[in-house]
Parts: sequence; structure tokens; C-alpha cells
Amino acid sequence: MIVIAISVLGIIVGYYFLAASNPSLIIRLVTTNPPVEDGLILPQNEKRSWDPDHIEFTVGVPVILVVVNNDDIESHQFSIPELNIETEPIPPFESTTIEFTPTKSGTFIFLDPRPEETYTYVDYRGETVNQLVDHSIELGEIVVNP
Ligand SMILES: [Cu+2]
Repeated sequence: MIVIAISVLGIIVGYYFLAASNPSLIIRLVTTNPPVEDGLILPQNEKRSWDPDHIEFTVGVPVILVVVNNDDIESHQFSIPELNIETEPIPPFESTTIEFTPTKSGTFIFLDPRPEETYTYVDYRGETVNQLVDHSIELGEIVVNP
């Protein structure tokens, strides 16, 4: 009987701590590039976004965030300016882990703070491409609950 009571108590206490903690989370920078006319896939039409692009945490509870760059060519960076969070540039197919504790509640944006840049490479047609990369389209929202 005592064993059962201790087990039930353990489950309740365990659930309480799980419910009170922020989960560790993986967030990816992903690209999509739908073909245009003639079936051509042009780098200039690339779309980039964060997956997920909406995340929620609780103020005062530590967060582990793994940021993955799934882009095959460009480096990207992750920042939550209002919480003073910013990673180093993340090369293609690499990731970085950031640990922080949200210090204030509210709704904030997260983004890639890198300046506009041009990548030059030879594409699948054998043509040299100068791809203008505007990182300001990579936006997401973080809600920090009280
Ligand atoms: Cu970027």
C-alpha cells in the first residue's frame, strides 16, 4: 500500500515539474523553391522560413533551443532582439544550441539579423548565378507567457 502511495505521489510530482518546465525545442530554417514557368527552379525565387515560426515559453523558466540551418548554400543566424539573444552565423546543414531564460513576458519577433548579401555559384544548369539573399523575410513570433 505504501509502495503504491509513493508511486502515485512520484507521478504527481513528476507531472508537476514537467508541466512547469519549458520543453527543449528544435527550430529549423527551411527553404522552398517552387518551379516557375518551363519547370525551371530559379534561386531568385527561393522562399525561406522558420519551422516552427511561432514558439511559446514561460517567463523565468530556462529554455534550450536547437537552431538548425537546413539551407544547402547560405549561412543563417537566429536572433530575438528584445531578449538579447543572438547566435553566431550557422553554416549550411549545421546547428547551434542556445540556452536562456526568458526575462520578460510579451510577444516578440525572432529573425535572421544578417544583412542582405549576394551568393555567387554555378547552378544545376551550369550557369553562374548571383543570388541576392534578403534575410529580413525570415521572421517568426515568440510568445513569453507570464
Ligand atoms: Cu537568413
